[in-house]
Amino acid sequence: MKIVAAKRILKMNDQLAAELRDKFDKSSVFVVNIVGSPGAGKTTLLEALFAKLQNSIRPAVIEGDIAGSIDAERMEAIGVPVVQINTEGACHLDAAMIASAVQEFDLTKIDLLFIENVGNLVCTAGFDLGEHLRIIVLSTSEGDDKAVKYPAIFQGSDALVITKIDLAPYLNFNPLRIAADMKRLAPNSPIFQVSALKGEGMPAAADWLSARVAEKSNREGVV
Ligand SMILES: Nc1nc2c(ncn2[C@@H]2O[C@H](COP(=O)(O)OP(=O)(O)OP(=O)(O)O)[C@@H](O)[C@H]2O)c(=O)[nH]1
Ligand SMILES: [Mg+2]
Repeated sequence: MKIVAAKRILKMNDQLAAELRDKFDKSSVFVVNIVGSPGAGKTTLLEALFAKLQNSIRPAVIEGDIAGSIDAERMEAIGVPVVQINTEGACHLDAAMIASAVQEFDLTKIDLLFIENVGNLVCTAGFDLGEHLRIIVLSTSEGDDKAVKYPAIFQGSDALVITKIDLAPYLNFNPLRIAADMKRLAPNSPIFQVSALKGEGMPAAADWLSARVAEKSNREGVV
């Protein structure tokens, strides 16, 4: 009987993710992994970001869901090239799924590739997808205690976007509490408070992301 340890699977994932990152670097594609709970507002955030970025950056999206193509259809509706991955039960994407999905794109026509991970605050934390940035989306309706309860995903993220800020007056969400937790878990990660639906706070988030993309291409002497 053969027992394949989870550690070995994670190591294989890390190796493949490193190869993917190399491929993205060589193609000058900046890759962002968006994580968060089901319904946090990940797809709505992408829609709002594209409304701001589409003229300056050529985007594409990989949508990860257990089933269905609802989010991919939303991307198609706004003219963004998209590939849908159905994990058929798995609670996260992995590097092998990304390697397969990426074959469907012409990378020479993409500057910024978003990967919308499966809605989950646990499994998604452990799997590098070859991204350059990981952004965690937390909505006000989920509560301000989530960084304490699910530290790994917050610790491993390069930015926190608090969404549905328009609903904050009706909820018991204290942004200062999550800011204090982030200071402990990920002190260098900026926090943005947005309403993707109403537009509040979106310019700052979009500007920060554009600056990260420009910074990377400047470093590589592409621009
Ligand atoms: N009020 C308000 N509602 C929002 C906001 N962002 C998203 N929503 C709503 O929240 C619900 C879920 O949004 P989605 O963007 O589909 O969430 P998601 O994280 O992509 O969901 P999954 O892909 O299923 O995990 C929808 O009904 C959105 O209209 C926001 O900023 N304010
Ligand atoms: Mg979605």
